[in-house]
Amino acid sequence: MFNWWVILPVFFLTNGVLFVFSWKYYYRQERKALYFPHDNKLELIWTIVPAVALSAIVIYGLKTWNDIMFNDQEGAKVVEVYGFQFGWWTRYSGDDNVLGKADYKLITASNPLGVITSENIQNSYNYLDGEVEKINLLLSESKNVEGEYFLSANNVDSLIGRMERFKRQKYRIKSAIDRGDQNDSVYKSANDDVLVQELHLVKDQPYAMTFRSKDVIHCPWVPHLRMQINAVPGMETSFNFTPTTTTQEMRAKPEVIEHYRVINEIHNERLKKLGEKEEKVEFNYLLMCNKICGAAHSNMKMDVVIETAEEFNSWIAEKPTYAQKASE
Ligand SMILES: [Cu+2]
Repeated sequence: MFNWWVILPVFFLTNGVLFVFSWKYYYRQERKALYFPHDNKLELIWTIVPAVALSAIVIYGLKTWNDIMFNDQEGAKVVEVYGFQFGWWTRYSGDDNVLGKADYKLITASNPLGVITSENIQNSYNYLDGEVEKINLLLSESKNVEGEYFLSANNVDSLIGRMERFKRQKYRIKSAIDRGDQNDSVYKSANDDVLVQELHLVKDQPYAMTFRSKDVIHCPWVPHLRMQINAVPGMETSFNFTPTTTTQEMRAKPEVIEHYRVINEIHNERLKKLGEKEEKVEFNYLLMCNKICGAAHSNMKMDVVIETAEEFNSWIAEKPTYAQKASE
């Protein structure tokens, strides 16, 4: 808005003057043009005035940008949104308000974010050992009595290549992530983290959101909150924000009620034509992917619920932390 108030008067003034001058100075026979090649004072004015105005806009803009983008707001809760082909994970940082570290090398079906804990490291080893074992078994069963493979040489090569990859991966985890007995003390901030697939937020609570991606660039977008940022593989993006209106409060707004009355009317007319049962659609905040990221891009939707602190606390209390899942 600040930019608009600066730009609008300048826009109308300069464009108005443009028309006035082209009318005022069009060719008239009785008039001779003034020869006016250079004027230092004029040069100075039209350099300094825009320089001052643009400096003000840029400095103010930079301050606003820094306020939004950097997670140093006092009391802000840290929440991570993680995109993958095709869906989202949300990770809450727990009581310590610190997200446990993660590494892509630890990503498995049971650890989709690659969060580092003793348990997850062990699970990764078990998985990798199991895969190596399977290939070993397959290879040893694929030999005839003379000890020659009856698989094609290509096949054998690719199996051995796969096995080597699994071994290398285990070695990389060992050398880069595994701190042995210290795992739990080094990576303990992960213990109280909670992993879910919805985003629940508390009204008037400042949040420090961080975003990561598993595979390609995704773009978490919550249109009702005017909130959007890229989730980029290999790096973390972030911003601060504070939700101000709960889902229930949005549903009670006259314009939202009217909007959804019309939507339900159209929706149910269509259902009737198809011979299906009537249903009622309600307002919900929604986080979607706003970057064409693959075949099922349009499936990348996650419910966002904005609620009171009590509602949030009773919701999250039922979700297991990483430590609770490990001790199960
Ligand atoms: Cu996506």
